[in-house]
Amino acid sequence: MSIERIELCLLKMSYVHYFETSLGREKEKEFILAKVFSEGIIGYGEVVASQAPLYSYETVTTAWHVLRDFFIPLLFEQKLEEPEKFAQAASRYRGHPMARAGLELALWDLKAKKMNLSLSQLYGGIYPKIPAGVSVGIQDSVSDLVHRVEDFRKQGYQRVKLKIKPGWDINICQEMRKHFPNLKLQVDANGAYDRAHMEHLLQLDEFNLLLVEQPFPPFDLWDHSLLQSKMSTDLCLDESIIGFLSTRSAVEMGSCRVINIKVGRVGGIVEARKIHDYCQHQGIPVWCGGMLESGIGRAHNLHLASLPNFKLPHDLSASRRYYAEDIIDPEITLDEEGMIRVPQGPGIGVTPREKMIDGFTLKREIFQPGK
Ligand code: OSB
Ligand code: MG
Repeated sequence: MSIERIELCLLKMSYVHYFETSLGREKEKEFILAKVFSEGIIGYGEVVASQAPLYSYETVTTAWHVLRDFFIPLLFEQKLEEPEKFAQAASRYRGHPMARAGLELALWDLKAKKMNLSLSQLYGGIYPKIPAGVSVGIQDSVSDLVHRVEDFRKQGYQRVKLKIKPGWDINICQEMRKHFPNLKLQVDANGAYDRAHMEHLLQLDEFNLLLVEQPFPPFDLWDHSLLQSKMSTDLCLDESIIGFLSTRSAVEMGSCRVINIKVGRVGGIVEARKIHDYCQHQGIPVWCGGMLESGIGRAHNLHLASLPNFKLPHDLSASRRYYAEDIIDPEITLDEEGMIRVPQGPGIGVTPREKMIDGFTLKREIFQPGK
């Protein structure tokens, strides 16, 4: 019982539509797939770091480096296969959460497959399907945005999240409410504001938003707490939540009333579940964020989102919203009610399409114990 081999693949896939946030515009995604091999079974994980250090400091290159030079050697040296033991051993290294999460996810998939359980069953998930939301980027024009939102509504999405930044915020919410007065709507600034915008941001209270996500930069828990004390709309933190300790600080400081959990940002499932359980105990609802993952990362997110305290619609959309063709079979789709079924087979519960993965692969490296 141990890992015989690990494979890292660097893939590049084009989005069906550009994705623009306050951080910039992206048309394609590079990401790393981690595969762990044991006893004829393969566990799959996705590392969500992208080309540039925009959303976080990690990149595909830093992730490849720390996996190759630290996390993979650690796993082989200590003969780790249990995801919890890997997480514990890897905690001696600081940072690089996306890299470690990708490898930990692969170990979770492997473990669940060996136990013949879905990841949702293994984690203690309770929802057979989860409510789908869609994150809509900044568009070239307001009318483009209105048409895009209209189209997503027709496809059945239960709620829409709009990316905002100074100059594309209050005006956009006004326009949205003109066309879609009852739409479940929330906004995400990716840290584009600072405390000088406090009064400006309070205008968002007019629009009956579900929440306002990450108005200030990641480290700025204090200004978030000042804003939340004046704002009636719930604040939600994304980039600020880098693990359990930042979650507890944010909750105790009153910096937000909702938490966005991304497994890559917090460094793995062990940490994500710890945050989930703490928030459940504190009465803080959580929801599952996304990083425009391929179907492999998204399948992992579906299982995580089946845990009981995931209480709001997620940034989990159909495969077709992101990519012309997804690398899993079956692809992820919405049902008539705008829900996505949590896959039921063992592990991630979907089958990676290896030929297609090969086609998207730019670079591959194989690792074996003692080599
Ligand atoms: O801030 O939630 C974010 C995508 C990349 C980086 C950051 C964010 C996002 C999204 C997309 O909003 C969510 C999705 O995967 O659908
Ligand atoms: Mg966000």
